[in-house]
Amino acid sequence: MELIVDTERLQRELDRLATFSEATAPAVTRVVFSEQDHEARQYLKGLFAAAGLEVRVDAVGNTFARWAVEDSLPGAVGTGSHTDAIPNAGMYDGTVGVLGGLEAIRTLQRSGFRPRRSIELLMFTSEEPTRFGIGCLGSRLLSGSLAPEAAAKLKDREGCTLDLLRGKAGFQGELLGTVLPSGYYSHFVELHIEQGALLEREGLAIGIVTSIAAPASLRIVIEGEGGHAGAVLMPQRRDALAGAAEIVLAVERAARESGAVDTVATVGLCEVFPGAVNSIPSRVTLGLDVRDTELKRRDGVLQSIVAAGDEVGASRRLTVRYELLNADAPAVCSPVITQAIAAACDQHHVSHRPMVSRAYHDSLFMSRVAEVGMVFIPCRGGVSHRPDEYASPKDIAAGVLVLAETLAALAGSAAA
Ligand code: HGY
Ligand code: MN
Ligand code: MN
Repeated sequence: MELIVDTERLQRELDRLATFSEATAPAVTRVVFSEQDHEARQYLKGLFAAAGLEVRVDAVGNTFARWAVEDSLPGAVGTGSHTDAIPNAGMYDGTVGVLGGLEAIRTLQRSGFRPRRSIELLMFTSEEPTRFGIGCLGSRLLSGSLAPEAAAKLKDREGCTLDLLRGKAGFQGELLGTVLPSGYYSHFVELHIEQGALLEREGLAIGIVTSIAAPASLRIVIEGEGGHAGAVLMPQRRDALAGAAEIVLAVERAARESGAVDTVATVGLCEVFPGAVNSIPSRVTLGLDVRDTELKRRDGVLQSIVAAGDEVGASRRLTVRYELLNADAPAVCSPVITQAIAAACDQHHVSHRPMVSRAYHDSLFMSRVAEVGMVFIPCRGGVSHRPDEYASPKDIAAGVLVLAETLAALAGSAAA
């Protein structure tokens, strides 16, 4: 079968999707359950329907678009990713996997391929942690990795609950209903930009992901004593921000000294109360992101961070409290899928290499309920989560072509 990707149309669709944003182009901001998220969903559901796919949406907004096959083999082959975007992000993170997955299906349809298994595109809700502080909310729920009761307790910064926000966005039904029945997918393959510079550095077109790093996120609240910036002398102070600063450096040190370059730790959020230049900070909330390809090492870094925080608390007479938001295991990709991706690359003379994913993805949770694999394409300079994030139409087309070939191999051909 001859597979021809419609690169122009795909690029037009990516460009259009990028316009549903709170930020000014080229930046993209599209937070889950925002007006822009809603508009993007409407646009995408229209594209899915136009491709003749059966569209359904679950109680948290995960959107399924199925190429249904008469008496399909048990378990569909899934593909997809997310379309929410963190503040001041780019236009390719996640969207390449949703629109690229759609184009892979359309490419197979155009080629006359008839699958033995249904093939389904999945757009996950809330992959980014922006709204609720935890990433992969949609895939955690549908893979049974997050209990509905725990999800129902999630609140955004304004104190709005998940149930309130999803209800306002039009997503009804019990969260329990989002859990996929066992065997729903036989395989799941996600196309995504690398969000790193390895492929570009080595001049390769495709990364075949072998494992996905283990993410953890932690909130640390440091409390001291507020007061007048002019009146309170230094020896009397219990300055929460000065303590937080020591903790931030301890976080960096813990990752640097873990013994492996695969350990990363970031303090991405720092909220200072009361936040006035002439008032001593009485409370600081830090948001941490700690990852490693190895679970034990990652957890060791979390322990050293807590030990350092306790030391700072004692030496500066501050109270330091910790809230672990998530600490997930890494995912190992299925050799069946990594081999299918490599065979698809070879068939189309596309260069490739195996690699680890340092970013987390919804496939991390899909690995709990199906065999998973990921196809990476290069992004310029390895840049991501920034407005200058970029993937070329040529690289995107190569990713879609390899994805289409892989989906066909996993779904099996009815013509055979
Ligand atoms: O943070 C991540 O790894 C993903 O891009 N949300
Ligand atoms: Mn992201
Ligand atoms: Mn992503």
